Amino acid sequence: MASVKTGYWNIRGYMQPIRLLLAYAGVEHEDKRYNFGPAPDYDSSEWLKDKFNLGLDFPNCPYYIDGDVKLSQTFAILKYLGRKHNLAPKTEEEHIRVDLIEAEAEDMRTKWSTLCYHADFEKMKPEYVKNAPVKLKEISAFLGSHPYFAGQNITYIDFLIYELMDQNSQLIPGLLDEFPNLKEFHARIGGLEKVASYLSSDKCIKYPFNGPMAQWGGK
Ligand SMILES: N[C@@H](CCC(=O)N[C@@H](CS)C(=O)NCC(=O)O)C(=O)O
Repeated sequence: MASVKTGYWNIRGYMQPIRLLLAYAGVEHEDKRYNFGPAPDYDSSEWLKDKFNLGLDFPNCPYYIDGDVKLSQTFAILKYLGRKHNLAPKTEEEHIRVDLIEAEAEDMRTKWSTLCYHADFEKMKPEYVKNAPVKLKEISAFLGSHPYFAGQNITYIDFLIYELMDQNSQLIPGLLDEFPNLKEFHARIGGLEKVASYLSSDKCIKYPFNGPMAQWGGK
């Protein structure tokens, strides 16, 4: 029995960067996946049965449990795993870069989820598609010729940005074509031996990205 347990819906969603990081770090874990009930209610009782019985201070999913360490909140989990698996920023320069890109990534994640789940998805999509390259231009300039977002060393935030780029590219095919360094970054993370092996395994959820109630990426 693996001592590490993670839990989330049976989708990629907010959990996927954590799954990718754990694969990269070679951590065996129980990847508990909760299913939604059918439309139109999308009953969440599978999750609710566990939600308040896991010892989490702030019951939510994704969660991560390893003995006394019981965490929710994607970023708290990623940062903890970063420190544990030598994937945290080390120098002041790396800290500054990771803090900055993390805040940008969180904004991007919020905009992305809002779009995907919004009842007005079709109306909102053109504006989103127009703005996406504007933000990517800044991200591309920030990455510059560095291999990773901290600089020379891989950190936890690279897994989150990889996943954001991967999902956005499915909605907007060719999105990264204008930004060769981002395209290379995406290929670099996806090509890391243990990540690549996870991505091509049947353990990895390729689809859906979102819950079944989403307007895009969930059905
Ligand atoms: N800020 C939290 C948000 C977590 C969150 O919104 N989780 C959604 C799925 S993405 C959920 O269904 N939570 C279960 C609940 O609220 O009971 C994080 O980043 O982890």
